[in-house]
Amino acid sequence: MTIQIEQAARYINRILLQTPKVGLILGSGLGVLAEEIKDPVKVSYSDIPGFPASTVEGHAGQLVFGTLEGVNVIAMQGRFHFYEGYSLEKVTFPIRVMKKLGIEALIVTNAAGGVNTDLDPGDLMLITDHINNAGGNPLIGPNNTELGLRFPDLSTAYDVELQALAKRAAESLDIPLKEGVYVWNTGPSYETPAEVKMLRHLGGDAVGMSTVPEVIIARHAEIKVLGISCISNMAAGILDQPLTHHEVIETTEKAKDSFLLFMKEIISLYGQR
Ligand code: R1P
Repeated sequence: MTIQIEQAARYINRILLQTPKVGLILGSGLGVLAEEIKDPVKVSYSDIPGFPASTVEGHAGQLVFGTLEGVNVIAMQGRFHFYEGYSLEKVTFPIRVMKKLGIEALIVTNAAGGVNTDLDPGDLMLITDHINNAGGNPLIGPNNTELGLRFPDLSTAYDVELQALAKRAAESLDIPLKEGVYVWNTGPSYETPAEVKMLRHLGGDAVGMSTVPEVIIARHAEIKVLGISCISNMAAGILDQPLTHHEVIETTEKAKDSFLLFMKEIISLYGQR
C-alpha cells in the first residue's frame, strides 16, 4: 500500500508546482467548485497509478490543482463509492495520496438526503458528527503504523476550529447554515421509509453513500476534516415522491451559487488564519 501511495504521489508531484494545503472532495453535482480554481492543472484519475475510475454521473474523474482565494488546493472532482465495487481501501486511496502530497486539511462535501424534517432540499449542512451505519471500516486489516494509529480517536472527527470557521463564513455571507449528523449507508439503493424513520431515531440528520470512509482515513492520517452536505432531496417516506439521482444533480445545480460562495469564503478564511 505505501508503495502504491508513493507511486501515485510521485506521478502527481512531477506535474505539480506547489504543495497543496487543502484537499477538497467534491460530491455528486458539486464538482463545479473545481471550475473556480485559478491556474488549474488537471490530472485524469485514469493517468494516476493506482487510482480507480469514476463511474457515477456528476463525478468528473479528475484531480484539479491550483489556487482558490490564494490558497493552494487540490480538488477531487468526483469521488469513489463502495457501491461502485471498489474495496474501502481503494475508495479512500486518494486521501492517503493527498496526505503524501502535503495537505493539512480536507474539506469533504456530499449530496445527502434530509432525514431531519427541519432540513429542506438546497440547504447546506455542516456535518458535526457521523454514524457509520454501513458497518464496514477502511482500516480493517493489518495496520500500517507509518500511516496512522491502530485505534484512531473519532471523538472530534470533524474539526471544531474548522466548524467555527465555516459558521463564520456562512454568517458573513448571510447563508443559513444547518448542522447535523451524517449517516453512511453503502447504497446504491436509496433507503426505505422504515429505514429513514430508524435513522431519525438513531440521531441521524442526513443520509448518503460516501464521506464516512474518507473521514476515517483522513483522521487516521491526522488530517483535519471539515464536512459539508448539500441536502439534495428529502430521504424516503418524507415526501410523497420517488427518489432519483437526477433530482440529486438538479438540486445541487440549484444550490450551486451559495455552495460556491460559501466554500470560497471558508477557504479564504482558512488562508487568513
Ligand atoms: C446518490 O444520488 C448519490 O449521491 C450521493 C450519494 O452518496 C450517492 O453516491 O453522492 P455523493 O455522496 O458522492 O455526493
